[in-house]
Amino acid sequence: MVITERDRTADELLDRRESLMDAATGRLAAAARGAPGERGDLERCREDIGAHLDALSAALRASGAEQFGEYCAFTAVFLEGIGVPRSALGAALDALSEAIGEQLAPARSALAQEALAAGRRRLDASPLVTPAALAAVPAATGASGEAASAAEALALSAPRVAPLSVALSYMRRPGDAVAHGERRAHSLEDARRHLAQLAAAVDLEAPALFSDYAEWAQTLLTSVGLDPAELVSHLGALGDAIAIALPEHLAEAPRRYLAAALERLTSGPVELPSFVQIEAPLGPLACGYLDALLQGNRGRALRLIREAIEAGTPVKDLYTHVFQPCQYELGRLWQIRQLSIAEEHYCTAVTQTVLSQLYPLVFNARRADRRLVATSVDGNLHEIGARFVADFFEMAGWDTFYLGASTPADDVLSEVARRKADVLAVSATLGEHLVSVHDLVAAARDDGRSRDVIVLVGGQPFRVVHDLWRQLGADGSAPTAEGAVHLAQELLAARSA
Ligand code: B12
Repeated sequence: MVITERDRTADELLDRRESLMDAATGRLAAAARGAPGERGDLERCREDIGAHLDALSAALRASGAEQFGEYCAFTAVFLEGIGVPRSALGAALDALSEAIGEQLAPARSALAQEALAAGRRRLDASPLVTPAALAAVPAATGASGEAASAAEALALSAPRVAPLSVALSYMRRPGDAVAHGERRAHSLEDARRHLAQLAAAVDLEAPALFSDYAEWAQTLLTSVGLDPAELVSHLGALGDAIAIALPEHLAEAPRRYLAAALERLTSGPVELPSFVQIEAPLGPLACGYLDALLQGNRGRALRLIREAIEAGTPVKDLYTHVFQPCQYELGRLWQIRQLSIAEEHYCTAVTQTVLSQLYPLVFNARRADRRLVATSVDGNLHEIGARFVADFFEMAGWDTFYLGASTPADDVLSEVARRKADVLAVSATLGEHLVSVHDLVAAARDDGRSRDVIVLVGGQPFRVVHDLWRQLGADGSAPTAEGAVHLAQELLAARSA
């Protein structure tokens, strides 16, 4: 392979990356003195300059100046989409050009300047987005064509697809960019989150997981005042960006999942009724308890539960008909912005205190000579689901070892071995926890110490897609803690038959 002067220039740009970034950012800072900078955030500018340098270096190695021009066209569309004017990119290119002029020998600098000038020219052209501009981006970012699966392709191409989808969506609904004001920069984060959720659903062949997520996101976004049509537009743009970035055979499934979610979102307003209803079993108690939590009256909350116990209410019913719906209701209120994070934390902490006070009643069942380890999977900070499961097994006479939130897989398996567990219960709450569930189950199967343990999985995603446990290699799932106990008993009986 012949190494050309262009390749050497590309190498030198990367070798000097940090010092070029510093020099160019310094120039921008000096230019902004007196007048506030267009972005006012030099650290972000510095990162952007790093990305421009990477693209410049990649362009010099490939077809050269024109490719960098297309990169600039795409970047300008994206930046305008999130409210940064095209002139900011122009200023960054000028600063980079001066820094390169100072630091590189004239011949190499000239090669880089040629590409930078092509970038400058594209910024003046209209329209900015051409198929060539869109095609120029992957050179710097990803090789989704090499991916073995659609989920992998989505992950590999996310750095390109996410900004592209934001750019497309803002181009189609320019008013959104204006209406968003300060929140515009969040659009890219949102796009990345949508993509991660889509990749997880595609990986597990579970379209319902993504539709459920889309519905949740819709409620959340509309409660902060966004137009419901906006998410619809954005998910549509995400599908189009995927069609541009991925080969057809890999784009098919994600686009199908997006279409299903869009159908759900456009089939009528998303209803989110309260989880606490007066006419439900123990409804009046649940309403009173929730009210006490929301009023910040811990004493009243405790008193209500104590009185219910004295009146003979079974502990299990309190878990099922009071604590669980109240927790879900706190989530709903947070989702529609009627409860702050601080208030949710307070209410959850009160319920955890109340649960502890019930322990004398939980730990008094006849022993069954069975052992359970219950944990929230690595990354899952929600601990009450696993705690409920452990408590229901305890009430069925099992010896239980409840590990709490986010436990690393190795430690879980050591605990399974040390406690000679018959069953391992793993709790997940968000779609993004499922990869860790998969890895934990696989590790349990591979590890001689835990190979025979019965692995049950559960939590929110398993309530949405009932047979998800199969794809993750587990032995079963149940929608409730009570159901988990029955299932474990059945599986153990089947094993010894
Ligand atoms: C309290 C809470 C938190 C607390 C948790 C504190 C703690 N100490 O546990 C904190 C603040 C940490 C938190 C963080 C987040 N949360 Co939160 N949280 C909640 C809330 C309000 C209550 C959770 C709870 O206690 N549920 C009660 C238990 C009993 O219910 P459960 O887990 O479903 O368990 C039952 C069954 O699923 C089943 N089960 C559970 N595990 C298992 C296991 C097995 C083996 C089996 C068989 C069955 C089973 O049995 C249980 C009993 O019947 C929920 C609302 C909700 N709907 O759950 C939101 C909620 C789960 N959180 C949500 C979100 C978005 C988040 C964050 C991403 C927010 C953020 N931007 O930071 C983070 C993510 C953190 C992370 N990495 O995990 C969303 C998830 C939306 C979605 N569909 O993706 C929810 C639904 C709120 C909402 N309505 O929007 N959260």
